[in-house]
Amino acid sequence: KNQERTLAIIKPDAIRHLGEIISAVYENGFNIARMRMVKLSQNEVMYFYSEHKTKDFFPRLCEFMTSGPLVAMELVGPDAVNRWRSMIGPTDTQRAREQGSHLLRARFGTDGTRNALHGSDSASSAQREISFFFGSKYGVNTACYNDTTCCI
Ligand code: DAT
Ligand code: MG
Repeated sequence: KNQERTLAIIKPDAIRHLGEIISAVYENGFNIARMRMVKLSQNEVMYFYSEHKTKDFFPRLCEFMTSGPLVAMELVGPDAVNRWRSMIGPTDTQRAREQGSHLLRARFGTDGTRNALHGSDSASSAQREISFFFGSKYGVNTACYNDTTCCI
């Protein structure tokens, strides 16, 4: 009944809080359909975040996201995309702390780039990002940012 899916990532700076984050996921009425721990390559991260490739923070973001393992989770629940985004809070950790200490980025984030968690920003992004981690042609271990066969 009105179930939606979203892609959450526990980023490298928050991996030691894996247990608390999974607890928060279930306490907020989500189910975890699939979950995967993986260390991404530089190419895979560049592909995942290709919408930001022209931004000044892109190199920093890619370096951070390849600095250690992360956990990708396919979350299922009513209004999952928006609800997960509101649980994690604003992109910048400092802003998240200003908005409320219960926000997951406030609790576990480090700074503007190392913000502990990812959440898809729309249903169509969710579909693309779930495929990236859990299947499809251009997923983890196959995506190649500079490859001519790549769809970006
Ligand atoms: P979000 O993760 O909230 O969807 P985004 O898609 O705009 O934010 O950016 C992706 C990631 O890039 C974000 O989680 C952290 C990093 N980032 C975004 N804006 C940044 C900035 N102004 N300075 C440094 N890192 C930034
Ligand atoms: Mg985003």
